[in-house]
Amino acid sequence: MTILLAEDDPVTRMLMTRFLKKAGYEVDAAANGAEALDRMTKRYYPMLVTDWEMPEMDGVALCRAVRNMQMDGYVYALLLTARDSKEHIIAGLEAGADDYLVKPVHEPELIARLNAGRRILNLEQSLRIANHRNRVLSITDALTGTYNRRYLMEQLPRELERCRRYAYPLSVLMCDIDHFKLINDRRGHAAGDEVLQQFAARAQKSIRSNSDWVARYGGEEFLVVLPETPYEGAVRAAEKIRGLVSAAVFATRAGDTAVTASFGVASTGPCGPDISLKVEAMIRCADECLYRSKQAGRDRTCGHEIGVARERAGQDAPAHGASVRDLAALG
Ligand code: GH3
Ligand code: MG
Repeated sequence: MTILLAEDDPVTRMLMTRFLKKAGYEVDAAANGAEALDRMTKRYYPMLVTDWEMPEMDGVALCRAVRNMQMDGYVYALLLTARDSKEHIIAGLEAGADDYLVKPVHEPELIARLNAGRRILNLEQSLRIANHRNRVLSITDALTGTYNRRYLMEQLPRELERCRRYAYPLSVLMCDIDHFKLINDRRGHAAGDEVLQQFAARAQKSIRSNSDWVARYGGEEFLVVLPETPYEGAVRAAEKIRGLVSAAVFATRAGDTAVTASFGVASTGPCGPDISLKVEAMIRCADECLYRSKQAGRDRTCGHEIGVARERAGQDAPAHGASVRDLAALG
């Protein structure tokens, strides 16, 4: 564990560095509060031991500044003070210090107090890890490891808003495995589960990992979100996944299974979603296109570019907007 020590007196700084190191801590030392704060902006220090009176920025101002910063974790701050009046100590604690010690520092007491701080930091860290794990679980589909519907309905409106603000296109693909019920019936539910897992893996492998993402929308339906992707790119992305799915059989414990999937593409115009477009309308549009793919014989992609006809040609728009390219029965 690394301690950031802020102490303006060079001799005290050297002596304290030496005995903190002897007690098993890594130590970075700063000559005043401003220098310590600068170091804090560059990396996370779980512990801060600071003198009160220092030039440029004193220990209380440093504690206050640290409490206002966004850090990777909690900073346990211990203030060293030459004055032991109650008002003085209260002011230090209120500024954000967790503990204080009156100078001259009694070394074993400082180490004992830092070790108590370490217990609090360990507890805080395990809570943070547990929170993160719970958050990941709450947004992940347990079977396939993709995002779940909760995440989709939380995140897609944000993507839509971001694309609207920056005038980027946004596309979504609704993917549905063809005749999945037959796979379940012939190979068993466990094999069906394996097919779902492998389908998700193939879809995930096919998209740009830093911006695109997949969510399980329902039983054997997945929604792929493609930010900053116009209609033509989205149709290409759907066709790529479709190709990856049909190109090789899915190996399950119940035997190899040939799988195909159908796709519905919904895209905003190239300049992004118009102000009235809602996430629900976009999903509905992708779903309608998927339905058309199923109707047209499955293992294909149908798509729809929302709102473009209305903007370009002033035509009447259906519920989710009009289309100029209401076509693409590929496959
Ligand atoms: P279509 O080509 O029209 O999409 O036909 P389909 O058989 O794929 O579609 P349908 O909606 O009739 O059936 C979907 C099946 O998916 C029914 C359901 O039992 C199955 N299913 C849903 N969730 C799961 C799951 O988590 N695991 C497994 N193994 N099957 C599931
Ligand atoms: Mg299906």
